Amino acid sequence: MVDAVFDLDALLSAEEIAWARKARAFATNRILPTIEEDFENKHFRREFVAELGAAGFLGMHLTGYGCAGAGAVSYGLVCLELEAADSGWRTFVSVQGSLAMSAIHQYGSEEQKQRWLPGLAAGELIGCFALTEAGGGSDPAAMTTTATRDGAGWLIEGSKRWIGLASLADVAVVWAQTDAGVRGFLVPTHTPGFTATPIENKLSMRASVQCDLRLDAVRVPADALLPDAAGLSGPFGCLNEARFGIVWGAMGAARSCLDAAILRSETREVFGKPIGATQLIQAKLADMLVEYEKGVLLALHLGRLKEQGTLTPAQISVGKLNSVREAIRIAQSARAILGGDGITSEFPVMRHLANLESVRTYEGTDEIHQLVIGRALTDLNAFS
Ligand code: TGC
Repeated sequence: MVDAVFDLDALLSAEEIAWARKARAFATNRILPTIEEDFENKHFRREFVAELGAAGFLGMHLTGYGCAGAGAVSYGLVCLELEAADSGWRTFVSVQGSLAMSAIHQYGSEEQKQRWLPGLAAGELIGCFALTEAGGGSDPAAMTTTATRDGAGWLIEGSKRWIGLASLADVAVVWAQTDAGVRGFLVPTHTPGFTATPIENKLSMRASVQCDLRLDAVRVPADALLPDAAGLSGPFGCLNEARFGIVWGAMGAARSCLDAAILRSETREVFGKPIGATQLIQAKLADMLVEYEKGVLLALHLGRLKEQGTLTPAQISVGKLNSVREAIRIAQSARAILGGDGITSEFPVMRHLANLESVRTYEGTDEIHQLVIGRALTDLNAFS
C-alpha cells in the first residue's frame, strides 16, 4: 500500500499525525460504509455535519469562536483523509470552514462572529458561499447580482449557480455589486426572496449538494454587510483558503485510487499470473506513486509556507493545478489497471474520477491557475 512506501509521518509533528488519524477514522468508519449508495442515490448525510463539528474539523484552521486553531498542515491532512473517502465531504468541510466561516472570521464584525461562528464550528449550522454566477464562474468581476441601499438596509437582487449546500444552509455569504464595488452580505436563508434549488442532473459529486440560487428582492439590515471586505480581494481571500485545502484533498482521492489499483494488481490474474507481476503494470504503479508523493510533498511545502505566513496566491495556484491534474491522471491509470471492472462501483475509482472533474473546475480551472502562474512569472496579465 502507498503508506508503506511513502513515510509521510516522518515529516509531521505528533499533533499533525493525530489530526490525520482522526480524519482517517472518520472517513473509514462513517463515510466509506455508505458512500457508494449515497453517490448512487444523490444522498447528503446531514447527520455527519454535527459529527464533523464535534471532531473539530469545521473551521479548524481558525482561532476562537469554538474553532480548533490548528495549523495549516493539520488542516490539509484532514482534507486529504476526507477526500480519500469522497470529494463531496472534503468539499463540505471546505465550503463551511474555508469559505463561509473564513469570510466571517476575516471580514465580519465582532457581533457577526459571535452570532454565527460557534454554531458553524459545532456543525449546528451550515454556511454557504454565494459568489459564482451562471454567466461565467471564472470571472467573478462580471457578476450581475446587485445590492442597493434600501433605507438603512440593503436590497439584494440576482442569481447564483453552483452554490454548495445552499438548500441546507442556515446562512449564505452573498457577494454582490454595490455602488462601492463588490461587497459581502450575511443572509439568513429564511429571508424572504432567498430560494435555493439543488442541481439534480450532476454525474459528479453526487453525495453532496450544489444549488441554483435566486435572490428576489432580498432585504437585509445594515448589519448584514461584512464591514472588512471591499472589492474582489474579499472573496478571493476566501478562495485562497479553499484552494489550499484542495491542494491536499485531491491527493487523498489519488491515494485511494492508487491503493485500489495496487490491491487489484496483486490478486487479478491474466495470462496465468497476477497482473502486478508484469512490468507494464509495475511501471504504471510506480509512476502513479511518484506523482502522488510529489503532490503531497508540494502540499506540505505550501502548508509550511502558510504556517509561516508567506504563502502567495501564485504558489497556491501551482498546488491546485498540480494536485488536481495529477490526481485525475492517477485515477485514469488506476481505472486502466482495473480493466472493465474499473468502471463499476465495486471500486472507488470511477466515483473519484467523476468527482475530480468538478474539483478541477471549481475554485479556479486549470487554465485560470496556469494564467495566475503565468502572470507571476512574466508580470504580464493574459486574462483579458
Ligand atoms: P484582479 O484584477 O487580478 O484582482 C482584483 C482584486 O482581487 C485581488 N486578488 C486577490 N486577493 C487575494 N487573493 C487572491 N488570490 C487574489 N487574486 C486577486 C487583487 O489584488 C485585486 O485587489 P484590489 O484591492 O487591487 O482590487 O482580478 P481579476 O478579475 O483580473 O482576476 C482574475 C482571476 C482570473 C485570477 C480571478 O477572477 C479568478 O481567480 N477567477 C477564478 C474564480 C474562481 O475560482 N471561481 C470559483 C469560485 S468557487 C466557489 O465559489 C465555491 S465552489 C464550492 C461550493 O460552493 O460548492
